[in-house]
Amino acid sequence: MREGVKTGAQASEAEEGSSSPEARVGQTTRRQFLTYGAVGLATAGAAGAGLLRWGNRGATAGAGTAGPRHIDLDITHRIETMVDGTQLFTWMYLPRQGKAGPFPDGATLPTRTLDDGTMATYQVLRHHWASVFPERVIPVLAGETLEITLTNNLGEPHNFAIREEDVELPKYFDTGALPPGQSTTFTLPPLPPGTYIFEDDLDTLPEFWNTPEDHGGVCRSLGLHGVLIVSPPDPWTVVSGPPNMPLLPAPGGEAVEFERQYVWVFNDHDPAWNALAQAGRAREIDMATHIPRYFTINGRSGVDCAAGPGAGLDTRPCGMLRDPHSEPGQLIRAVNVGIEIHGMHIHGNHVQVLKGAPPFRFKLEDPVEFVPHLAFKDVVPLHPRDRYDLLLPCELPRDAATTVAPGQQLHYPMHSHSEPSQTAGGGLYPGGQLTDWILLT
Ligand SMILES: [Cu+2]
Repeated sequence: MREGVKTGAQASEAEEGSSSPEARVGQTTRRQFLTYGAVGLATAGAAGAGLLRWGNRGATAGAGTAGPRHIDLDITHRIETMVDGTQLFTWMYLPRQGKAGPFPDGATLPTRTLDDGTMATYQVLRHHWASVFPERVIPVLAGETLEITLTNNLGEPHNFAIREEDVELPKYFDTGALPPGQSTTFTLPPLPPGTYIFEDDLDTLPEFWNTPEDHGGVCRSLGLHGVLIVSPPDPWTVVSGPPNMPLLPAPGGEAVEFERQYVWVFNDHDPAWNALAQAGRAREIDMATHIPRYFTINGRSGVDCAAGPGAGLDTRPCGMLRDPHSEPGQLIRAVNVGIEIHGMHIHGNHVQVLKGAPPFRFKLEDPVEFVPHLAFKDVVPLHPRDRYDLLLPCELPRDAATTVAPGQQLHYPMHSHSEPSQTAGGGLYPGGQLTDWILLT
């Protein structure tokens, strides 16, 4: 995998040594989202093998010069290997090209890695350190036109929708049901900058299910999901502000610079559900039967999350100790595509909430805002379909009694506080959602 990462990317060691942050600022307008597959998705046996990267590239490769970007997504199935070796039948939107965008000419990566492969740099890089996304992420730049051809290779209708959890809100987008064997080509509508989940939400429609009120999220959790990142014109910033709402103009906000960005996709699997889907009986799945055994971040569980292949690229934030008042932190986009409520508890630093999903509400007049904008949180609850843009400041932990000697690697855990994840698999905690982040001094 390391070879794949290096291919086509410029090592940034020289830049780390020679470029001041200011010298890089002029590249902002030329920067765009860059994606690639380090390992072809079609051959991927485990989640996380197909990686998408975002970095800077030369001025000759500006966005839009070759017309709309086009990707082909096949709705299909895949066997994924869980942390205990169990092979799970899952669904996914498989990028036919094995990647979601152009290869990144001139993207930069730090040449230094920790012993476990985690990309590391011993200074705060600004405006040019590529980020590596897990698979299932589609990044677009504000104003960029993305055309998608969707083909349904499964045996029942599926769709591609972008929506909020609240069924009373209009959707951002919906292809409508796509019958088996058919294709449709569509252009994504322009959306305000932010983080979105795309998914198959046909299970919320009564004509496709026996008990529709019980089925929201089944197809998504079984694998038909992904993350759409809409970046502001300066892709090294994220818009901090109120939640985006369907059909309403961009709510505005403040541009907050980050050093790198990470995407954490939280999911859960009940193998009995996967078995039903494999047997072509997904419609029989009853929400009330959900007993998840596997809890994943970016498709990985347990030790695979913290130290497995690819974890050092897209699951474990790593950065130099910095002054959060003058230097950018690291952005974590956390989304819940599963059925359970997940609770990410990050140790060492609190994260600041830059943008969330609309407040969860049981009734329209009763919004419950668990995670207010700009709050500093150590535990961020993630309800199904929640998305949070969170800034990890990479500061010295505030309860540290003294400064830390230089040259240290401080590892802090991030683990789930969600009760089912602690008791799954007979209580073999921590076998689920956990990782760590690394503060370099
Ligand atoms: Cu905790």
